[in-house]
Amino acid sequence: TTDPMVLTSIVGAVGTITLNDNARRNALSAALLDAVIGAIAAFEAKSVRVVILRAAPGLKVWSAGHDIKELPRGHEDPLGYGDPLERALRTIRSYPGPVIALVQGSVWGGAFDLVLSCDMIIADETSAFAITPANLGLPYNTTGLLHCLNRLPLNLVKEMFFTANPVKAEQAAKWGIINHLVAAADIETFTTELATHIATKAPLAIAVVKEQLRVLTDFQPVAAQVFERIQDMRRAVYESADYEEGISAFLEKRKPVFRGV
Ligand code: KGA
Repeated sequence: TTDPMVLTSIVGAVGTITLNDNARRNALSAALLDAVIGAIAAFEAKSVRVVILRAAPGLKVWSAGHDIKELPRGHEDPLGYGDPLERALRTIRSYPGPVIALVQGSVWGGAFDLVLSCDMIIADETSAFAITPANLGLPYNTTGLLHCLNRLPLNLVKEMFFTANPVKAEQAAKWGIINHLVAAADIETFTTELATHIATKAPLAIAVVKEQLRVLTDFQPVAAQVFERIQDMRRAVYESADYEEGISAFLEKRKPVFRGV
């Protein structure tokens, strides 16, 4: 038998999901994301009030982001509505209770969107956060940009997207990426106490506030023409030679050479 993609546990009204594809750096494959979605659905059925999403302790990498081997090559939107990552983000965002990301180690690309899609982030000194489509030549989707814009000032979103540099824990705390920077030795206790505390509060009130905040922040009115223009611009990027080069370079374990075509 193969190891399950995620491990789950429930203590009281708090459920924990641990990403468990460590050899592949918890790359967000369809299999891993479907397991996350399944675990969350099972928690909802059991009226779990607060969810903790984490990786195993002591790893260098929390998640390496979208499974690059599963990104479509050209002629297909790499982050379309039905993409497993997009489905997982919507599942977390619409869970009727808080989802807390417990982050140790580095968070890359789509995994940054994943932790931003959680309601709170608790991280330790080993954490780092990078949004990396510029390393792949990939046009990020509008929904994902909005996730970032709703959480961070525009200049910081731009710096992260333009450089693809990992933002280290202390900087991430200053920038407001994370709620609390907690020592590695204390992070489990801290996060469990926070979750257990929230689980004693009125669940209906919390669920409604979460949903209100989601609909108020998610829905940016965009004219049909504007959206179609954005999709055209994005299509030109994912059909470019640079996108093919970005993916090939990763698979061939070399640095990409981008030519702007
Ligand atoms: N997708 C698929 N496989 C991955 C992967 C990914 N994102 N990240 C790592 N792997 C595989 C890697 O190919 C290797 O497999 C194994 O996991 C261990 O990785 O043994 P194999 O078959 O060769 P590696 O690189 O040896 O581990 P490391 O030296 O510890 O380095 C870890 C990092 C995370 C630094 C490195 O693996 C890395 O740079 N990964 C890619 C990170 C990234 O750019 N992610 C962004 C993906 O794009 C994304 O999410 C979007 C949508 N985006 O940015 O727009």
